[in-house]
Amino acid sequence: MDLTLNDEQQAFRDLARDFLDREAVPHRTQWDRDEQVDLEIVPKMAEIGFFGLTIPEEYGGLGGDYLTYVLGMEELGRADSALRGIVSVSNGLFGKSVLGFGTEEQKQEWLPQIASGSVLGCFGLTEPDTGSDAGNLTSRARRDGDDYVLNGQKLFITNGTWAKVALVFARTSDDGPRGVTAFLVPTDTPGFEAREVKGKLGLRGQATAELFLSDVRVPASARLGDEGQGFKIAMTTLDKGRVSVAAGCVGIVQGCLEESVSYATSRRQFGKPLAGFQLVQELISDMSVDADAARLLVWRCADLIDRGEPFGTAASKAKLFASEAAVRAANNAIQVYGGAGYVDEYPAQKYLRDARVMTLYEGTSQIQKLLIGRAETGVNAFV
Ligand code: COS
Repeated sequence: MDLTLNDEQQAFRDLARDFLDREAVPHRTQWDRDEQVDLEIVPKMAEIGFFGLTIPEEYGGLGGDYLTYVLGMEELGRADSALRGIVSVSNGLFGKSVLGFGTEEQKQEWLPQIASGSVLGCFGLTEPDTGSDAGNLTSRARRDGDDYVLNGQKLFITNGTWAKVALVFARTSDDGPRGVTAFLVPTDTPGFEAREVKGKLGLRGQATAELFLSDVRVPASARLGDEGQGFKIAMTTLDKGRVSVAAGCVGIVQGCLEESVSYATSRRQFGKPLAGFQLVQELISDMSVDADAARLLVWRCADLIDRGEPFGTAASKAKLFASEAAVRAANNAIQVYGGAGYVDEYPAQKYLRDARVMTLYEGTSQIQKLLIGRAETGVNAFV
């Protein structure tokens, strides 16, 4: 694994950081208070290329390797995890499912719109009664002539109220995970309704929705993959999604580190900067080690993906470590800031609130541990 970035990768990272420092960082506190990022930033982010990363040029994307993608996710996580989520779900969970499993027509229809940011996609897997146990989801898709008719409910769907298209996982037979099928559903289809979930601890600037599907009729050509292939599509895509979340968490740790160093070297107590106290240095040192370790785990995943090697267990390790590290780092950053860390004039408390969901979504820390444990022992603790 080559640990040096090439000129193109470095240039993209610099471009992304410069853009986000200008267009996102000065506004993130207000967006968080308003519970809504300014969506004007979406086309600007598309211009930088965030929505086109890893989507081949023939479908309007930037192409590029997975390492460049995770560099982008790290910069988004450092600036504002709400923005990282918008990209990770539209380009990542939605786009990568279409790219990996779509027909040529489906790729031509959706990927250029995703890459240009003119359309946001969402990923409808989780339901009120099935979170970790995704293979037992209960939404239904009934075949009716040349169509399918979908009924059910989805919960905690990032981009849900903004998306023009939803990837919906629904049951076409009662065969557990093997009875799940995926559908590409335009959100203006009659019977499709998205309602905003308010009152979140973090990621407040990002739309999170509950989806209601009531006799939503789509043509058979909207089916992604074969009948019964849906769970595999979801799991394959989530493996990459976990790398994306982990990369965003590296950005959170890095942001906490930079902010803490800045505050500790300027704020004075007992006649010297906070940075002069050994216990403060310990907090900062822990963040620095976590940033390096999490980044290396993420880069290893990107390297495996770019070389076409299996990466599922590596993704679980990266997601587990980086998300827990993000919570640790944000907690430590608040400790460095003291009382100032408790108010939103400084970013530490937003980092903590945003980090907290990272150990929950796209597979909780417990799910990642069981996947790693299964890979190590060969024993399946899920059954
Ligand atoms: N990649 C490809 N295929 C996979 C896969 C993966 N990562 N994981 C499972 N599959 C396949 C299996 O190979 C199996 O296929 P076959 O029927 O051909 O044998 C099928 O999916 C069912 O597998 P199984 O029943 O063994 O499921 P698992 O035990 O692997 O999955 C867990 C159980 C709990 C690990 C899974 O449901 C999970 O990851 N849950 C968390 C879901 C989640 O992250 N939700 C949050 C969503 S936020 S968008």
